[in-house]
Amino acid sequence: MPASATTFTHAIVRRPAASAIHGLRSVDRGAPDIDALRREHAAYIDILTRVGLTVDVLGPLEAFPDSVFVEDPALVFPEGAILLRPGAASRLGEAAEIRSALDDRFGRVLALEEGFADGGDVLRTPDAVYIGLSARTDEVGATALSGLLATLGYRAVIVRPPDGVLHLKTACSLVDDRTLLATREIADAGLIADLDVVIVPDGEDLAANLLGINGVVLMADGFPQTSALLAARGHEVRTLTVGEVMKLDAGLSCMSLRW
Ligand code: CIR
Repeated sequence: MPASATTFTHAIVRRPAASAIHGLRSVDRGAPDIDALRREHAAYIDILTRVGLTVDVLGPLEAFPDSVFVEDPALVFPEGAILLRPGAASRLGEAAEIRSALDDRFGRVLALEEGFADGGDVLRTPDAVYIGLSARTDEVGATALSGLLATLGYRAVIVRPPDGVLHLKTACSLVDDRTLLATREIADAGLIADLDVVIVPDGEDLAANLLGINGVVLMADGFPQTSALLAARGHEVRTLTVGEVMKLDAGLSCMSLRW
């Protein structure tokens, strides 16, 4: 019986820095409102707590505008953590900043030493850990990361999502241990094996980044067709307001490391 990939007891988050107004974005829909971003982040911590996680909150890093997206500089598993090398120049230093938090919590902390890889490109399923190549994750990084994952006992599969997707998990997420929610483009590419694939309804692709945690689905509000579709399939869906987070090309998974 493969281990669950949607059952968690702990999370690490990092409070947004005021410098988040300078966070990376592919399309400038305006800078996020910092107070509203902080409220969205506080609500996110609250809901993670409500679904059963112990949430450790790290302090903001003004030198790193995107550091609230703590998913990208590291991977965490019950067996240990892996420090990554984020592929955007302004984010590479985030890995060193999170090292001590990982050392404090994990008996084993491995480090990627070559190439680049963002945690947003890494999707763990019950059977494998998928690594998506992207503008942030290159083949050298993905290959080296596969070796580190093998050291922790995980089978890595490197996939190439269609161009234009920021991160693999921007466009697909585990709803539960058997079900992947994916944009039509990702579903058509047939990248992820052994899961039932639910396609995001037309016009709601941004709903594809969600979190299935301990039997509950946490998703962004404003995507009524997707939430209705998941509810009709029997999922307990809870929605959060993440409009400011989305101005920085991010979603629900990006703001935590979960194990
Ligand atoms: C970035 O471009 O790196 C940030 N503005 C957004 C990171 C989103 N993270 C994620 O999808 N895991």
